[in-house]
Amino acid sequence: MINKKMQQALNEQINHEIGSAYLYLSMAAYFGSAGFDGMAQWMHMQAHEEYAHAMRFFNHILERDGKVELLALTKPKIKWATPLAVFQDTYKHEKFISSKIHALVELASKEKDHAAGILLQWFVTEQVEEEATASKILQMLERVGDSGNGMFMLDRELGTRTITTGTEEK
Ligand code: OFO
Repeated sequence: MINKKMQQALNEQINHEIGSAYLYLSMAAYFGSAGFDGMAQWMHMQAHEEYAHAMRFFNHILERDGKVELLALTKPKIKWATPLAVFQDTYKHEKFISSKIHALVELASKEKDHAAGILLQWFVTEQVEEEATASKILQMLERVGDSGNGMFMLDRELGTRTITTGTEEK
């Protein structure tokens, strides 16, 4: 059985993951209305992945006879000046999520919760990938600058993103 402290912290993390999905959905809406269909697709896939992350915590709590408590969501930002600004926020947000995961790892170790510790190891690795992906797209956008052609190509490339099975919810 999961202890109350860990349960509360994981419930908060469900909120962060669903909050991430909500933010990326908002970014998808921005890209959709600004005519960047490829980036909109990329953000839709990202939102889906975040939902799958939330489900990992959700299932973990239930499997350990805990209680899932869904918390209120904060309204996400809805406007950005440029695609670059969107990915700057994405990168910043992923760094914030990494800090939350690292705090959970420390809590699991303090509480001697080995089961949560194992679950969280997957997230430590995942966050390295999440940050690297956001940073790479950010660099590409910086390189593209004001080039309409470059932006067109990048949008098309990002639009090829599909759902990755490794992050699907169980
Ligand atoms: Fe769940 O990794 Fe992004 O936020």
